[in-house]
Amino acid sequence: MTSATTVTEVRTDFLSIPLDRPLVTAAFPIPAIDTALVRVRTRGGHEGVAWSFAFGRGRVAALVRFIEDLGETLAGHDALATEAHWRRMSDACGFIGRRGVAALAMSALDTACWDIAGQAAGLPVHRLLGGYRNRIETYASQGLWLDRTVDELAAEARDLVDQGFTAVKMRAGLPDQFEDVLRVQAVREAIGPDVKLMVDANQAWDLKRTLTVARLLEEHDVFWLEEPIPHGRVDDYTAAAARLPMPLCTGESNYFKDELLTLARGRAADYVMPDLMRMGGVTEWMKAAHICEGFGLPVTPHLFMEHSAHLACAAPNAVWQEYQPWWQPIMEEPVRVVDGHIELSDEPGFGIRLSTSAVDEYRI
Ligand code: SMN
Ligand code: MG
Repeated sequence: MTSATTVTEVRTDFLSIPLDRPLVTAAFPIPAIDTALVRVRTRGGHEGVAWSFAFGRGRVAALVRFIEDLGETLAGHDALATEAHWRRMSDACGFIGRRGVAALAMSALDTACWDIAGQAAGLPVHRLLGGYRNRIETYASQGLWLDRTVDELAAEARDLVDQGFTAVKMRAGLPDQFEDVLRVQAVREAIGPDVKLMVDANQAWDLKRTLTVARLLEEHDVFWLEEPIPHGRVDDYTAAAARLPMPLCTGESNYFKDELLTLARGRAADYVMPDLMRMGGVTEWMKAAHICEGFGLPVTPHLFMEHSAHLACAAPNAVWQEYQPWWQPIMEEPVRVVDGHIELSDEPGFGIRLSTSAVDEYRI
């Protein structure tokens, strides 16, 4: 039986969105935002929009191909049957493995279907999923990269505060730990005592170094220390969470709700950071958030603010949506930040209107 929400077409485009300057973290350099853009279309004319990304054109080409392949499991089915799609896509990926490219592809398709669900209901996704609030505090994550000099860090940090951000995230994880500490000190001095400061080490340290550096960072009032240790070392995270002087945040590199359950059960974080594309899209992200709620843990969405802010507004235990404007160049309307919060409109779905000229410009 077909209906207005039956999927008729899945279109995937490869975009390369340029950056003013390559980004550098302890884990990888990022020369451009290479993106697989997904548009799921229905018989009734809905178009669900989502995207995923990877670093490197060959990897994104593989992602695009994977999305096209998995997209065939949606065709002819009701876009609103998100649980059914999820199972079908997950089963289809069982042999090759569900993590990595498979997870990113499933996530983008699942998220596009939720956009359609909102459009069909005439509701923004944040209301469709529970409507807990329509604004969420945000922190600036678009600067303060590892290649910046101390002077550049201070100037960038001041600029972010001048733009109205009340919290900023910087990167750490240089070979010399004392250099990391001096850089945090410089940013703290530049932003003053009232702006919150998150520090992200992108898995660069082991447990011992984490404890050493954290003690040195304590006087600079770090709001959370993010991913200091390789993400698979859950026992080390548990030990760090118990001993660090500041809150510990991790989760962006973990896949699916099961891995976040392991973190929550192990008391391995104070803030859990589910990534929409590693969780398996909206369907699994919300389950992960609810699992964390059951453990009394806050979640803080990783990247993808255009979609994730809706989920953060639906999940009562969500805090601090990361502000990362990489995909703003392909939007007709920018994400709205008011008084340090992302504010969502009442437009149906995710309320994302793509700029077709920008999409054409960045298409590979
Ligand atoms: C990060 C993730 C992905 C790309 C660049 C930087 C970082 C973050 O870990 O949390 O934003
Ligand atoms: Mg991070």
